[in-house]
Amino acid sequence: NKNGYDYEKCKETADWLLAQTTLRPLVAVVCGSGLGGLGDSLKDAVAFNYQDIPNFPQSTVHGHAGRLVFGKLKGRPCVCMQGRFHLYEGYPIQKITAPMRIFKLLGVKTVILTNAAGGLNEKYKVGDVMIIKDHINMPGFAGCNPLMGPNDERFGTRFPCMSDAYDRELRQLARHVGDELGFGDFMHEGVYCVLGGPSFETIAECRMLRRLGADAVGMSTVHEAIVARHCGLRVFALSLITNQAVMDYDSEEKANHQEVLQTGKVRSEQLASLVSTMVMSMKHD
Ligand code: R1P
Repeated sequence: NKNGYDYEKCKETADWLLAQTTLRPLVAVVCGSGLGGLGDSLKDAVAFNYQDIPNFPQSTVHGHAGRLVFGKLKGRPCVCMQGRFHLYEGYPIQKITAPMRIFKLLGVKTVILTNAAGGLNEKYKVGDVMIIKDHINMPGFAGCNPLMGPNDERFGTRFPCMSDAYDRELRQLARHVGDELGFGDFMHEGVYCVLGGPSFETIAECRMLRRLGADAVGMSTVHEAIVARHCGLRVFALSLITNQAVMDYDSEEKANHQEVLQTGKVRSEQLASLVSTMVMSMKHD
């Protein structure tokens, strides 16, 4: 593989990690912009800086610490990425998604992907949480897919199905846990659309995406979900609506990363309890 993220390289990283800790996580969590606090709730944590992990990319975005944390969430061993990689950082798409394959080789069964996203659905408010039920891979329309290139059957099939990408049972569990925790009023289920970034969307782009059926827009998650599904991981994903996409030419609103990080702080504890309660209730068979 020309990007150097072949099976052997992922295996080398996974084996290195397995030698550093006795924890054997079944669940991996990826923290979105400003959502790194999820990783701080891990007990008995052992953390590795990305620069110390063989073959691992580096975080370059503010609000993404660049640490891989092993620990326990409500007694269940988990691994958590405090900091993810985005296409706009300039990495090859195979590199930003390599952690999914490394998780697979660690023995992980389920990944929980989180992100900060702009709300397109007019019913969504800043601070709302959207369970992702489906995605639109806009870069994919232009030939940008993390599975491009030779297919390694040890990970998965050449043409993976995506109609069941976001596990139905886990979405049901999230709704149930959300209701139990009293989060029902600010939780939705919808479609996430990924764009390349890093420039935020124009008004015309937001209007177009809404018409195409997207409820939220961002610059991550979808590529991870594709690679995770390809290698047989179960995927659950959620968006925190950190800003309202601007749809109106008279609006004075301007999307900005500071607002994104700030909203993350406001919901940080609730998201941590949603995720940890889900992890506690998950079955792995
Ligand atoms: C923009 O503020 C950044 O926040 C989101 C967007 O994708 C973009 O990177 O980050 P996450 O998707 O990593 O949460």
